[in-house]
Amino acid sequence: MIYTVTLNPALDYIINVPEYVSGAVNRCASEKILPGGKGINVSVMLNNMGVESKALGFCAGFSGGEIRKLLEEEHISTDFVELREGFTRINVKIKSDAETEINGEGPCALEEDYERLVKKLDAAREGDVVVLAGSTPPPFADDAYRDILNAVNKRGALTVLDASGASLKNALAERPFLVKPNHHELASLFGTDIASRADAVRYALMLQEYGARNVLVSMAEKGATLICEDGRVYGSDAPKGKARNSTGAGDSMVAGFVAAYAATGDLYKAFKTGIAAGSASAFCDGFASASDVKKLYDLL
Ligand code: TA6
Repeated sequence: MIYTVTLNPALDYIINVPEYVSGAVNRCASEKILPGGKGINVSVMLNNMGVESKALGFCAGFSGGEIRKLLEEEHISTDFVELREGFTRINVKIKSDAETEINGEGPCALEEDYERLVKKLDAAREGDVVVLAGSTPPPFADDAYRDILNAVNKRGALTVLDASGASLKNALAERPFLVKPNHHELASLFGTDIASRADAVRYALMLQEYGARNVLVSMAEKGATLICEDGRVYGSDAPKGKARNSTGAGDSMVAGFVAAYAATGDLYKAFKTGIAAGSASAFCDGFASASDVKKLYDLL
């Protein structure tokens, strides 16, 4: 089983605003609401690829209930911990001349909530994969992933972490099987800039020194690079195509990688599938289909 854990899910309110002007009244040309948050997006993409997963994490209030409903309408299994206070955030994506994201902080998740979540992960066994992805809610934001990884490692499942900043850095000592920063997130960890795949490899090797076993660095139109725990390094340009939607492309890459690795145990196949899935989603308005992914995979 593949478990996705979204500690800070979101309803994504995606609006198209022609010539957005800050400080003025802007009228949307279109708007839609989708269940979001990085782990949930991984489950949505896995579902599109015909791969079963169970979506775990924290939900709260009316917006959390809407996320459950929307996922269950897509036949995605969920088992969220209901937080007692607050409401799941609504993240705004303004698509205009540029894409602007406004991501909320999210409701507090307390120790008792983490205890309930970790209990649900007791079911994870060797051969399963646990994907931890996205921002972490207050007040334990920086240590949440470290503590969950510590508990999951005792169960023997493979762990995948898509996080940034302190929540990523503090979790590396728990030796996650795969970490998937984008090149901006990797650069900001080291207070530098990463402009090339060669730079990305250099800093990814440092993440391995801190404990990451395999490091997949997504670089949008510059492609991606995978640094394996056995020393192999793979790099690929992004497939050619017109980018239409960046929301969820990185999450789709994680989904493609995990789906292929769970099926084959082959890191290179997983790398190519991750690239194909991430680009396929970037080339469409939502999340790509299995056939979209296969078409791009065959071109790599
Ligand atoms: O990658 C897209 C996305 O997952 C959106 O669903 C949006 O809600 C945002 O990223 C959430 O990211 P965060 O890092 O705030 O958890």
